[in-house]
Amino acid sequence: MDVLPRLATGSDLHAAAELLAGAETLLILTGSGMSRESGLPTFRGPEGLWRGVKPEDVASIDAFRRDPKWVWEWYRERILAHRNVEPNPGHRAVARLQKQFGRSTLATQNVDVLHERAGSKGVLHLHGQLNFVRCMSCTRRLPLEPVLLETLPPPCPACAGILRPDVVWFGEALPEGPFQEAVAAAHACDVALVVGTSNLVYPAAMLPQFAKQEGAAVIEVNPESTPLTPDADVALAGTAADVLPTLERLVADLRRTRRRGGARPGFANA
Ligand code: BJW
Ligand code: ZN
Repeated sequence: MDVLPRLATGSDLHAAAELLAGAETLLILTGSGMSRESGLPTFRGPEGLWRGVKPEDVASIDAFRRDPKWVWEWYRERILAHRNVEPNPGHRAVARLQKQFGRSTLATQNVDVLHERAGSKGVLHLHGQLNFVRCMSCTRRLPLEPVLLETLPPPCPACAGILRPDVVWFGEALPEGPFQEAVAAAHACDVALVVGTSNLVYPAAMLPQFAKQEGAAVIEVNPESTPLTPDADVALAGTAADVLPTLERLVADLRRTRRRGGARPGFANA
């Protein structure tokens, strides 16, 4: 029997828009699916970044210590790919949605800067950023200049150490400030909007759970089911670039209508 694709229905979208329009405080959590329609692959799955490699061979400090040149070659490919991509309509819809809220927090597991380039401010990078490097010896953090990729592993300009990508690998702590801010936002939000993540990696996957425990509504945007889907108040089965612009417009329309005194569009003079 063919499996029919799950697609967000109009009533799901309206239910999600109602929840967002009635909320004051928003948490948005994004993962690699958010940038898929910009041309960046996700991690897991047959076309993911990790096809053909063991995650622990590229995303752990042990792997880096064992063979820094190999790990760097893998990251250099990704860094070069990141230079040629643009934010997609989903990133831009997130930035517009945030502007509708007095208080909103955007926490991303992504190491790209596409949210910032789409206009989002104060993005919390839970797993670091690919456009920064960090010295293994003196711990200096510096912007990744193209010249640094000429020799792999790149030498630290300030000491005899080697530089590593400034990302969070398995077994490493998340940057404390951004993570604590995200946890606080999860506890305080009225709605958590979770986009393009498999919700498999902790502690980021705890954030929607914290929000739910505090009584917030959880809206998920993902073409596939995840461990979060059964607990989501609304699961919008679709892609970020398809679903988010429509959702953002619906929320803006609802808010505008409510400001005008509750008449629904098309019924104002009825
Ligand atoms: C679309 C789409 C479209 C497709 N639109 N959607 C509790 C329980 C169990 C394990 C643990 C636990 N706590 C900690 C752990 C261990 C570990 C962990 O979580 N392991 C699990 C895998 C089992 N966590 C850690 O080790 C973390 N550190 C830690 O806990 O430290 C403790 C500590 C404290 C104090 C001192 C010292 C230590 C660190 C986790 C770091 C994760 N790092 C990576 C690599 C970053 C660098 C890099 O980019 O290379 O982060 S792993 C990788 O997974 C990356 C991602 O950010 C992360 C999440 O992946 P994501 O984004 O969800 O991608 P996918 O591929 O999984 O999913 C994509 C989704 O998009 C899919 O659902 C698609 O359907 C969807 N999609 N197209 C919308 N167009
Ligand atoms: Zn150094």
